[in-house]
Amino acid sequence: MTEPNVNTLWANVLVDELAKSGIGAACISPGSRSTPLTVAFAAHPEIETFSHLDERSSAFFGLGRARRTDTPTALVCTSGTAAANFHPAVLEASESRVPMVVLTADRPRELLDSGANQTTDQTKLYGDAVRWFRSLADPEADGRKLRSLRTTAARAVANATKTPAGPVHLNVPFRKPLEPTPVAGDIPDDFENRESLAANGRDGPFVSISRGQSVPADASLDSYARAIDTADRGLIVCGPTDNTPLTAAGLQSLAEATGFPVLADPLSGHRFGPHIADIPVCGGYDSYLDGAASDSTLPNPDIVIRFGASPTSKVLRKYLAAVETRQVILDPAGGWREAEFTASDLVISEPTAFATELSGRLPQDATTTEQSPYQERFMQLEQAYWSTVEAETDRTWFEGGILSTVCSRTPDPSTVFVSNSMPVRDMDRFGKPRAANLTVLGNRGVSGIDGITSTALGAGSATDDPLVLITGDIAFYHDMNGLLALDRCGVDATIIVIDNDGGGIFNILPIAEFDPPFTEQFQTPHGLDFEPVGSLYGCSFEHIGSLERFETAFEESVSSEGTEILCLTVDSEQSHEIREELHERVKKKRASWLNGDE
Ligand SMILES: Cc1ncc(C[n+]2csc(CCOP(=O)(O)OP(=O)(O)O)c2C)c(N)n1
Ligand SMILES: [Mg+2]
Repeated sequence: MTEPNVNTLWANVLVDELAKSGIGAACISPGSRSTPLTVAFAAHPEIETFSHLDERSSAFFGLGRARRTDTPTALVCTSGTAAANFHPAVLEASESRVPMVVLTADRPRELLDSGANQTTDQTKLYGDAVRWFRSLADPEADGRKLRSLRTTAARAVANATKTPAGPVHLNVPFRKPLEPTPVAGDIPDDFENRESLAANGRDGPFVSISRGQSVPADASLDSYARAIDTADRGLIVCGPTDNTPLTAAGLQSLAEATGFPVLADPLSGHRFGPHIADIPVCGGYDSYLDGAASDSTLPNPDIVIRFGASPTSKVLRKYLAAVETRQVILDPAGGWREAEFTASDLVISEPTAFATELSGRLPQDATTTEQSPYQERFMQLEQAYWSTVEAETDRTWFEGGILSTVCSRTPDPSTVFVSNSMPVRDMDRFGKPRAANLTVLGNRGVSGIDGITSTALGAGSATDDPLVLITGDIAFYHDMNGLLALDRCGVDATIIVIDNDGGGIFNILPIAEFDPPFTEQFQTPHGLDFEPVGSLYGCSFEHIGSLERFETAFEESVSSEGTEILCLTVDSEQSHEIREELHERVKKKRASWLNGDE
């Protein structure tokens, strides 16, 4: 390694160490101050680079890739507002526990507060949203400083991937020249021999960082086993997952040992998957549990065990609060993700270890006790619910039916990314559990409607599975820039835009009664025809207004190369009416379903 100048040496050492510590991909946006980093990343043989013109899209793309791969992505940008454009994705990564290493280039420190161009205070720019922040030293050919740099890089990756995972921020100042131009005297001739460890690092990471696994003490596990064993009825609730997931095997062992039904959020990793064929997985609770805590539909559970983040379903969250039962929250990070504040227990444990350890302590005949009839009731509700829903979704063109079609017809395996607002809610209500390998992802950390397309394409960049994105029209508009990644990053997708000309979700809020300002300020119909977007970004585009055509076009798209934007014209108010009518029908009929009346 003979470096032309100290910046090149510094950036190469940093990137070399990030790669050795597990970074395999970097999203890079153009800029001058970040030149040493960009050149180093672009030249690194083991790092895949993705060039993005827009930093906001870039950061979301990196987030999507990290979410799909469970390994941190690096982000690189120049100084100034470029760094601020990473902020939305940094917030989402923090709240949804996605590992990322954010590298912002900076001017030398003495230029702060001096009127120097493109200079702002980047110290702790993302506040508490990052797990770790370091402003690096000025580059120097100094053995100790370079060993510090390598140690910092290894620790940055470790801090991004710890529990809870999340973004870390390294601010990296450089002085000119920024290019790999030879600078006489910058690096002493014998430097590499003298400081080989600093310059070349080790064969593997400079610091191997290992971590223990948190599992509750025996006495605590025994007491939970006793509580489950003495409970007549219980539920397992799987909320949106993160990089410390409850594995299929862990869930299966707990479900079998307890006999408890499993209520699985569409983002939990357990609504869909080959393993659910053997597990009592429920997905229709958003309708049939509405108000069920206070009527005689179902007896209330005696204990609830919750994994993952807070469920998408408001009905489920309210139900769990209303039943006022013992509610155990599992969080390996010791966080609190239960905003009704009715949970009674917090277990700080790796979820799979907890599930497996607990299962092993339960009597093997647990499923033959009174818990079984309870599970059977849920299964009856599920069966009746899905046949009621399918009778509607098989013939009616509305937003819920689109999600139902996607969930039942997406090829096995696939990666499916679902936008916030109504699409994720409709997937919750209309996405029937299916024993197929669907990796369903969403940005539920902060539930923004920004960066949706980019996050989906980032996830798609990490896999050869077909990629399906379901987004609303406003979310699609918001991140149109992200579509450039289709071509520049070589990603194919089926993009389903549910076009109800505005924010359909606002129709169900009380503000809908106040017009003005409702239409102009909330629903915001834009009247945009997205058709030219197809030719702008080099993909095919089709307006679709019927279920029959959608079914055919969707199947054609997911089984062919290239990207299709399927822009579905729907009426938001009518969709709400159909949802509501179905919901009320389910509520009315659930008691008779359980009595076997029909
Ligand atoms: C970045 C951001 N800005 C604003 C919001 C508030 N918001 C929530 S849903 C929504 C409308 C979304 O419209 P669309 O994507 O078309 O979905 P639809 O409501 O029609 O299902 C808005 C503006 C948000 N969540 N994130
Ligand atoms: Mg909309």
